[in-house]
Amino acid sequence: MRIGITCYPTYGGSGAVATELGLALADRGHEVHFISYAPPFRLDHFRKGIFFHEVEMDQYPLFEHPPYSLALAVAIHDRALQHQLDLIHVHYAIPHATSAWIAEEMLGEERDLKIVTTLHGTDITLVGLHPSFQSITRFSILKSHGLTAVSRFLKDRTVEDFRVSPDRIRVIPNFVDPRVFRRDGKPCHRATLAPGGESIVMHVSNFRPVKRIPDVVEVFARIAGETPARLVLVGDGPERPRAVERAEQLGVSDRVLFLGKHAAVDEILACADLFLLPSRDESFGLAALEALACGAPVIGTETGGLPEVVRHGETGFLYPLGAVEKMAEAGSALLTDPVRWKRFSQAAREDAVERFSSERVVPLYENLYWDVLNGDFGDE
Ligand code: GMT
Repeated sequence: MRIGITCYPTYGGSGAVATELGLALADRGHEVHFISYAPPFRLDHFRKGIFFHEVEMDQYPLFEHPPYSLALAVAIHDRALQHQLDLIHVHYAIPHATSAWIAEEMLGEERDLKIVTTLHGTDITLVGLHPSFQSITRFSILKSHGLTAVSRFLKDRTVEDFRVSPDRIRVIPNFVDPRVFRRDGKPCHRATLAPGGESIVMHVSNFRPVKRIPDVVEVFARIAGETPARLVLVGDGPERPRAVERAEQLGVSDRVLFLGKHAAVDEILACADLFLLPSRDESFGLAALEALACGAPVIGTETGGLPEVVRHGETGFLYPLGAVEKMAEAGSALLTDPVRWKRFSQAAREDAVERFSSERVVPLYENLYWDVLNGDFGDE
């Protein structure tokens, strides 16, 4: 197949999933064309079958907010014609599903371009619900020929909040490449991250308020009171200053390491002994899955799609939002009992590989594409 993929290219789960999917599809012999305003951050080396097309934007003084959605629609239209694309798969509905629909309208009889939209989270649970976006989000996702959600939770929210029939949405979970996300087989950074041999507690995110970064620090400070530990924070965003401040207030700043943004997250996650994700909302929690694949048990909230990823009491522990005491207790108990930690670590790896390996999940997207192209989608 000749497949176009549009996603947000900067740091974030939806861009990571879109890129990994494109790479896996190219490995399986498809031709993949990424269309976005910058190369996706995980598209870091040359691969056969992969092309990147930058969306061209004209900066005109009248445009305080240049109309990216229109430029993207033109780019999808032009590339569909130029490269004879069979379908365009957009990740994150806003504005990508709308741009894809405009492109399809523009193509008219010239080319039959099918649209697949993957809903990732805040496009449905937050941004898409805003009155300025809700009606166009619903319109655009209904215009897609194939629609997927990354968890059952997200599917249910879409059905409820956007009045979309359940048989129009297929749940295809996010996935992980177990050959890349693994505990062994990498240069080990443990000595750099925890020179005193301490346990490594980790968090990876875009540091937005929804991630509850102060809770990460609260949980860590309590764990550090029980056992020698270091907190490694990967990523960056608006909540970083609050994390710095909270770490100072709690007297643990000497044990907190801010690494900033990193494309090779797998190398760092391979050193994690425990992963914290106490988010307010999380439609899936890709970072948690990548941590599990690296054998790091996850402590987080029982919100959104996280219970579909982390098995409470087997691969980690999930508690109500803000329950930092309980999270810390569960984390300390794991880190101070090596036999139990090992059991959780092995179960985390095994479960991640069994349910969410790229080998298992990527064919689900391929099947969906064939169903869309054959007009068989929507009868689940
Ligand atoms: O909000 C983010 O963390 C970024 C966002 C994105 O679109 O990049 O993440 C969402 O999509 C990820 C990939 O499917 C999911 O793993 C995250 O759970 C989801 N974030 C939220 O629902 C808050």
